[in-house]
Amino acid sequence: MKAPIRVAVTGAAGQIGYATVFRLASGEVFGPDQPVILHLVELPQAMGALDGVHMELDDCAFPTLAGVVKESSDNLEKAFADCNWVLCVGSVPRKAGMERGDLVRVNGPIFTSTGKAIDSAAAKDVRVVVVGNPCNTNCLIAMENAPSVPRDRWFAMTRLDQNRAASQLAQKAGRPVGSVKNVAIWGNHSATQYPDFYQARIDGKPVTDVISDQAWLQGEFIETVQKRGAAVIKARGASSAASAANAALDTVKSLIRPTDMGDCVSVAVCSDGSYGVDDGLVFGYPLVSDGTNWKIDQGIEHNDFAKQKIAATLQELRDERDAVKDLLP
Ligand code: NAX
Repeated sequence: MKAPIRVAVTGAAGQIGYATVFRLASGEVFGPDQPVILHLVELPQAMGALDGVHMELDDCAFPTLAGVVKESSDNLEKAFADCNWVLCVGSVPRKAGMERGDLVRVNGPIFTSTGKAIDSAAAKDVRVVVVGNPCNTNCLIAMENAPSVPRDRWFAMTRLDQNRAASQLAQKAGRPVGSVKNVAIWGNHSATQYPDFYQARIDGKPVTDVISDQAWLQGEFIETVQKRGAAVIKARGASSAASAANAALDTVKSLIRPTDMGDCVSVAVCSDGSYGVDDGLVFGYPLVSDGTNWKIDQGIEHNDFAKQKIAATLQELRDERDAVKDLLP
């Protein structure tokens, strides 16, 4: 067995948290020889529910679970002490009648304190995945409040969108989902995101060679992916939880393992100006990982359709950034 690593999950008693922590403890993500100490973080009023999650973790008797630390969000420095990974799930979900701009203002302040605490208390190699919405801008706020943590350690989750898109393409083509590769999600995790079917492949062939229905690809496909979260809420009466947890874990797995040739990992990261995006904005790109470091997949030629979609999601992210300017030091 290796030395344990520490993995923090905020909002650990919430529905995504509950679907995440058992899989982190089981060895599925970091491997059967990598012990994990879980740092479970919740609001003070949810600490009782968190005790229940802890009991259930004990009752799973996972050999890879080397310890559990529980902290309230009032003690974030203790919560993130020496953590190698921080999964920021905890935040206030959007309520009926709430505009996107309102949500940024409600959740933004959570991420200033999160960034500051990560900056002062986490391990030197910390990597942070932000799930709580609006995740791109929350990630930007945390990153800007953590100046000592390198910018390539910050990620906002667009993997659920990637997985949703792959699944839709597979079903339309009548092929197994494993045959779909290189599905890039550009921009914001929101209804403006651009799921890039032009770059995606099915059985190694361009999607547009396999699915000839361009109108479906440019219309219904994109809309289905963009609005899938709302469709799940309508059907289930609750927002995506197991699939969101799965996507968060997929994100971590993809970053700690080399990316297969011809495939990509969709994650929002701090832009270096690639593809005309403002430097410093947290923007969804296709990445390629070597298991330790990653880079943005370069050299993709976008057609006018793609350029227009990317411009729209870029503008939305600029507007979100402008709405939280006071939270960015
Ligand atoms: P829940 O309301 O079930 O759970 C959230 C948990 O976070 C609660 O237990 C709450 O007590 C806790 N919490 C709230 N503020 C906190 C804080 N400051 N510190 C620590 N814990 C805090 O929501 P859930 O369904 O788990 O969703 C969590 C977040 O994920 C929401 O913001 C949601 O919008 C976002 N999502 C993001 C997705 C993505 O693809 N990026 C998809 C799924 C999901 O909608």
